[in-house]
Amino acid sequence: MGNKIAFVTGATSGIGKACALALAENGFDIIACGRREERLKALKDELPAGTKYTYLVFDVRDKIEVVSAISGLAEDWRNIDLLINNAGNAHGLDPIQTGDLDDWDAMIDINVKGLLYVSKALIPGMTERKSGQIINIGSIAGKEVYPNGNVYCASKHAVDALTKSMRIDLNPFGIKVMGIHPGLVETEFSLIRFKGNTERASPVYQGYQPLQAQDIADIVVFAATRPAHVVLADVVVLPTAQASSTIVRKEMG
Ligand code: NDP
Ligand code: 8X3
Repeated sequence: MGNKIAFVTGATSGIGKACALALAENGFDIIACGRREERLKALKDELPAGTKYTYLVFDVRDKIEVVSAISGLAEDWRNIDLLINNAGNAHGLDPIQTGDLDDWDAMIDINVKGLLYVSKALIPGMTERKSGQIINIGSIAGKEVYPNGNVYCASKHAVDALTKSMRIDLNPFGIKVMGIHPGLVETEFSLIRFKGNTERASPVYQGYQPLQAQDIADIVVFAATRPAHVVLADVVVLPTAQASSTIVRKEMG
């Protein structure tokens, strides 16, 4: 029998990339996904020697692209054991009265509908095999709301609700469904939220020790390697300096 296969969305950066690397280090074969093909190509060279690796380029918003990319997988990549639904971002940080419709569309389409499209394509194989694991990367923003977080928070509350719903619906098939909900993690997340504006993005991670993508990857590996009878259903992980979405103890020099 070969290694287990992990399918990681948003593997070109941040948490998803760290998960792909950490899972490979722990013996998983890797299918990495994202839109930036050059990064997916380059990822191969960072994986431990001998890792079985392939990648798929698609935009999770586009259901035709999602289905076509996944149905094009070669036979030996089809028995996916572990799905990491990680692709996602915040777009903008504006009060509801001045929020941008395109930003709202992006967050709902990527964080919620994208997760659904990918799950819909992979779940039938899992139900047929009566095995599989799904880890949805939610957020503290899916457990609380914070000023100007409105639609991003709504999208992550939806991820939380879908995680719980999937766990119920997939229970008869023995499929594990897990939600991991990080607080502040230093990735490209804020750069995307603030549309490349480093003056707004950089301070988000200054004055305290934020989580690193590797911290989340460690938890993902732990969750994915528990014995068959154990499921880490719901994990909230914060930097020690963070008490809630709005309370972060910062020491400014
Ligand atoms: P990054 O911006 O570093 O990574 C985001 C990843 O998502 C990239 O690989 C990107 O790939 C992918 N992605 C974004 N949009 C699309 C799309 N339309 N189609 C396909 N892939 C897409 O951010 P993080 O690593 O921080 O974010 C990963 C997940 O973690 C997100 O769901 C985020 O909401 C969540 N999260 C992040 C926290 C943080 O503080 N950083 C805290 C809590 C949760 P590409 O652009 O190549 O398509
Ligand atoms: C990312 C963390 O606090 O910016 O989900 O929403 S936060």
